[in-house]
Amino acid sequence: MNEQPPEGCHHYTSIAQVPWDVHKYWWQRHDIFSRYDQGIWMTDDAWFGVTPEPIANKIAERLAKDVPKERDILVDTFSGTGGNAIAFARSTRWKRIVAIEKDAKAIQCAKHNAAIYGVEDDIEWHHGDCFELIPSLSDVPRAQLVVFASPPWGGPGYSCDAVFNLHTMQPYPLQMVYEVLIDISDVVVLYLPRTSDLRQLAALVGEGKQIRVTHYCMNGASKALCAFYGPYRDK
Ligand code: MGP
Repeated sequence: MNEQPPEGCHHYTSIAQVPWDVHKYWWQRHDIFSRYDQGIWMTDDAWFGVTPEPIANKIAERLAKDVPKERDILVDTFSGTGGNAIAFARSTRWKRIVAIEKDAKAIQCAKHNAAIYGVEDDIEWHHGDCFELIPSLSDVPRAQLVVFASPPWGGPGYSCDAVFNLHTMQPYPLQMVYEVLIDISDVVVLYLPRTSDLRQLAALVGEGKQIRVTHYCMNGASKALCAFYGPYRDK
């Protein structure tokens, strides 16, 4: 797709075009989107937070298998430029996928990127703040819903701390994200820093409930972890 990106969306083709703080991610562009060269669009901010495709696929595979079948509506609350939503759509597991993104440019990129993967029309796109839009999903039966969130972590500086304090995550602390999401679905999946304080993740679950934490690795190192809250099918 050789369409020209609109202002604020880019398809960089050489390092000379790339802002210095994005260089590291641009070198990983084919890990991030294997179809990058087909004309993937990114905003400069999105590079820091996009889920690399092999990880997005693994998360999608995991949810497809482990979530009880009657749950067939998935909401991606911070969809950015589409990495996770595209993987969820490609898994063909969901009756409905709702992708929410606050940044108008990022959602333009996401729709375009989804078209490159042939799944643009399999996703309902909502431009807006997920915390404001979520109440409008109250018509969706709670028992059918799964919520995925890959929120901002406050920038790449997260990796300076040996243990990342999720209570100080910016702009939305863990507690705030969790409380809003668990209110609409009891299956909530959070994509968080690999160094996240596990005690803080555990402190959110009620008595007798479980949390599963999985590290997603590439090239021999963890990139990030996912915390899975809610009822899952036992193997
Ligand atoms: P990283 O730590 O910035 O890079 O992000 P990397 O390649 O591990 O660098 P190194 O310096 O450790 O070698 C690792 C992964 O975390 C990225 O690929 C993103 O998927 C994810 N990620 C990073 N940030 C800063 C965010 C964020 O703010 N939000 C979300 N949701 N994901 C992020």
